[in-house]
Amino acid sequence: MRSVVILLSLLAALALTVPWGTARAGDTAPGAQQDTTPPQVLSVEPNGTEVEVEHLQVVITFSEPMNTSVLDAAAVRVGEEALPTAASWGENGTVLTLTILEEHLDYSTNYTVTVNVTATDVEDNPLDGNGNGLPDGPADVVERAFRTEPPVPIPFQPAGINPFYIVLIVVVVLLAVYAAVRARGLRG
Ligand SMILES: [Ca+2]
Ligand SMILES: [Ca+2]
Repeated sequence: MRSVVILLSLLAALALTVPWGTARAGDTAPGAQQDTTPPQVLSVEPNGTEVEVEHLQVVITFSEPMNTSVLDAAAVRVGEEALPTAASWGENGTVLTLTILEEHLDYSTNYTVTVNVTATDVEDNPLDGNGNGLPDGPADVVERAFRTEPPVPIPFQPAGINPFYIVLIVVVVLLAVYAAVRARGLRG
């Protein structure tokens, strides 16, 4: 009997401790209290200094599902110039992929990925790039850089024999044979 009482007390204490019904950060389940937690950028790839130019895609991962109807959530720039990209959202609106056409990419060039504060979660909370939980306008813009690889060196190829020399050698040999035949003819 005593152990049952202890068990019930423990369960009651547990029930008070666990925040039943409280929404997790970024959770927007029906019935949950309204989401006021701003979204953050968890990662931006690529981020190295020798990024392959071929099939280059910029992948931005957010901390929660985003408003996927926002068209200018992110951009890729060279200096001030924004490159044409094809944007697609995946992973339940948490991942934004920007595909850049190869013709717009150069070797050994610095690129900047900008995630704008126009990027909002599904409750229209704007991006909190500096992670202080408050909307700070431009201070919440996220910028990350990467650099493309140097041009692929052309593999060394030994120089082939110039066709001119082949023709020259053939002509010289023919002349020598002709001269030899002619000399033998004169002797005979
Ligand atoms: Ca949120
Ligand atoms: Ca902020």
